Amino acid sequence: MADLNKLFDAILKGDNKTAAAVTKEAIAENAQPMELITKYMIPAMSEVGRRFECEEYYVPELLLSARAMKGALELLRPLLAASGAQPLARVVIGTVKGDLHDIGKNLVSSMLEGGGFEVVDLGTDVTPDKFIQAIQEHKANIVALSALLTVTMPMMKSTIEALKQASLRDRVKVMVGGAPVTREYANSIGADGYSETATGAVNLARQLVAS
Ligand code: B12
Repeated sequence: MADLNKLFDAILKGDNKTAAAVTKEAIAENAQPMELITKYMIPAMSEVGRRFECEEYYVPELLLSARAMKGALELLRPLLAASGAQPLARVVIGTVKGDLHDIGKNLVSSMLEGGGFEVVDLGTDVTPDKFIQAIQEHKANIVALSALLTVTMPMMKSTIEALKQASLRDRVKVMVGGAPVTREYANSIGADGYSETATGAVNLARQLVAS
């Protein structure tokens, strides 16, 4: 049996080889991907964040942990993917301009795919113009904005403003998320929905296409 506490430790210590090895072992034993993610991987990144806050960890440690987390997530991604059914709707997702954090965004992206949505992932540091282009090009029904820094949260508002300017606001639902984002903030900038978690994001997207 894979010792999943080793997965937690490997992400915490930034040991990408062990993180991948334990994840592969768990997959071979038919472990539930969401259990790995919610019980071991996300708590490990939360602990990384706590250590960074109290200056036990610095940016190099964050980068190593992020690499281990991303590697394990990539292995789980195919298991989260949908069964090839007709997509429910098309979602354009990205981390807003100025922000390079993508672990949570990638998780939301994978979960949406697993939930039957077609996802166009624009990556990180995405300008309002890029969001607009992608929404037009892919005829997206939903745009999902992620921000992890308090200084980049206002870029969510700017992106919504740009959608209004481009006369797209009525055609696309906007959902927002990321650690510093709150429901109150989402309401205050005129987003259609907010979720704290990746699983919640899938339910939210379903509600938004139904409304
Ligand atoms: C890993 C990390 C990094 C990595 C990112 C690597 C990567 N590829 O993503 C690196 C080292 C690059 C980094 C850099 C920086 N970071 Co950093 N980072 C983190 C850390 C430790 C973890 C973030 C993470 O991945 N969490 C795990 C994921 C799964 O959680 P999540 O992103 O919150 O996503 C979940 C939900 O929020 C939600 N969600 C996310 N997006 C969306 C979108 C939608 C639409 C929805 C519905 C839901 C949703 O679903 C996800 C799954 O449940 C956090 C600490 C923390 N506790 O958040 C700091 C943190 C975010 N970083 C911080 C800082 C300060 C920085 C730097 C400025 C450091 C520096 N001095 O250079 C730079 C900024 C670089 C930039 N321009 O973006 C601060 C931000 C403080 C603030 N209030 O603004 C934090 C909070 C650390 C701290 N406590 O001080 N960082």
